[in-house]
Amino acid sequence: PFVLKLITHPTFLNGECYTRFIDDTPELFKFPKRHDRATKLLTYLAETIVNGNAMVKDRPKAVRRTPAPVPEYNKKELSPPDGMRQKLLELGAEKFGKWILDQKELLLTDTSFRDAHQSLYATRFRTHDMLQIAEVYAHNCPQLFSLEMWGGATFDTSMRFLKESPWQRLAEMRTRVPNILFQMLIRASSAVGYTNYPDNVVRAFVKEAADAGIDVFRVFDALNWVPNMKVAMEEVQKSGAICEASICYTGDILDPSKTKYDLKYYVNMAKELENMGAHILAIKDMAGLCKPYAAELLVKTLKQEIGIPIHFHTHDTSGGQAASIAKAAEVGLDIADGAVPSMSGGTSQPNLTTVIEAQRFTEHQPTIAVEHLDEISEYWRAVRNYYTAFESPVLPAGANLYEHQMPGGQYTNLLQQAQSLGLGDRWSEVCHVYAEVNQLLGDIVKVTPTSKAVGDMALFLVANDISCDEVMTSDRDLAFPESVLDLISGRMGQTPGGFPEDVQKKILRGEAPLTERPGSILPPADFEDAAKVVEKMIHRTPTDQDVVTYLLYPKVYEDFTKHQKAYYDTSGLPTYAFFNGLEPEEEVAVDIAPGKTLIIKFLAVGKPQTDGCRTVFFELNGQPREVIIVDKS
Ligand code: 3PY
Ligand code: ZN
Repeated sequence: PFVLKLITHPTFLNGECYTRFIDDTPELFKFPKRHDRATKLLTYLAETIVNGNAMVKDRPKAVRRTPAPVPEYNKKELSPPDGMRQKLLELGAEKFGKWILDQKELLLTDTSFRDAHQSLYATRFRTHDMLQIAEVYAHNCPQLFSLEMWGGATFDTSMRFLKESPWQRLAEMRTRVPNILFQMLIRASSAVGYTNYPDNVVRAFVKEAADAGIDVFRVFDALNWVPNMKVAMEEVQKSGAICEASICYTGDILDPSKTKYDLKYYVNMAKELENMGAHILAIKDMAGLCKPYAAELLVKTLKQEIGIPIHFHTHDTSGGQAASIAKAAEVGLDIADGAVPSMSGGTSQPNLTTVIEAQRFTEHQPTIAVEHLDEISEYWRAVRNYYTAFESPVLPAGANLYEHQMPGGQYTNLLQQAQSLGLGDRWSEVCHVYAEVNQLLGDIVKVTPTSKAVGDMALFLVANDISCDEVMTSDRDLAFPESVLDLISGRMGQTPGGFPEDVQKKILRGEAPLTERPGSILPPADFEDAAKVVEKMIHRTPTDQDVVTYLLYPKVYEDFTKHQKAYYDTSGLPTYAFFNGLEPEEEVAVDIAPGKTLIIKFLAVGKPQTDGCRTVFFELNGQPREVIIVDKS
């Protein structure tokens, strides 16, 4: 290798090799450590076996270590039957929207790959478990409208915690499911993050996501501020994908005392979104507040006022949301979100099979076979057992859901945050203060990222024993959470009617709030500069996906690349092995590239040496291998 390095060095090739060239050129002696993929994966497993995985430390142990049962499908079919994706490719987004309007059956989206586990398992489901079941969906459920499988919190969680690439998940799912539409949730100008990004980052992200296989973009703004949705919507339309623009539902349109978010408000917003070129309108009921008769009135009115299909998304926190879907279907709802039985209910989506049964023998009866959904449900039911560590507490909603209006994804999460601050027993107070904070801020739409600000403020007040009234009356110098400052200063956008000025003055201590669209004043990102930074991290020419990922999440992306460098791609490890390592004599098969599978058997861990190191013994494809690990205990 030294001679090779010498004769290929530019100085040598230029014929400028002088006497001290070898002494002056230390890189000639630097050789990459022979750290092959298998060694890196063994190092990851050895690390996890000896030192554990911090993510599951002190959490309940997974109750399953064996592969989850995958249902049968017709493997003789060369490719799965055509589905909605072929229809979209045939018609294009606009005509496809019109085609949906002509369908009598209630079309269905399964959220099991995204919102269901975001709501029930803090978004911790791994690509490995998704890929095992993907082809079953493609072959057995081609009638599904879409799989919601990307966006929301999945993007950063997959890198931050699961150490896997969200892009790779999308690509691998796409090859297995060529016939069902892939749907993602995008937080408009906040993309898949928690803050507004420069317009050129939002545009680049949408373009990359569409190129990588997203067919339906559900675009929403966390304050229902339409100007903030424009950039993302435009870019989706440019990409040829379906632009599904959302109205986020809050309040109660049936309550005559609530005049801010009334029927007229939603109809006006829906019309605006239709005029901006939305192909589908989503009713995004993130907290599950849209009760059956409200859903009926809303959908019935919207069907009269707009000419695009309507897609209803709700969370079953109250336990009654299947009834809302049924009432909405009766008056012409086109598409509904649900999850397979084992992934449904509580803060997740309503049960898809219940939704189908409710429509049986009506003209809206979906054509998907419930038997297939039940089989798939058994798979997910087994998979849940790998993730016991992250399971959200079961938290039935009381009627106070309609008071605090917490989104499904936040409800159980905030309880856990409250518990970690020692406020578990004051949970009902936290809920109540959450509602008060909402009123203090002028009654806003609460969904990521605005819901996080309201939750942070509620915890801050309860933890410090400050009443909501005291925020305005106290002379104390209160260090409000950063998210609250972001929200009230207009950096997340504007709310209908604006934020109360006195509250803005008090919290911002006189600092002038923003009134323009944040994206219009954020300096555009410099993609070339970013590419140079990324190249240094990954030691190859970055792709556009790499660069936009870095621009969205610089630190998370950098840490992820470090993990990949040290351990290679750990996404192929079975979930129990990824979180918990292996038991002695346990063997796993890990696919590391198409057609390349490693058979890894863990044998034993040696005693600690005086330097604190331990040797971990494996068999790799039948050959003995050892890895030395520092025992950090
Ligand atoms: C998200 O933004 O992740 C949501 O699920 C909002 O409902
Ligand atoms: Zn949701």
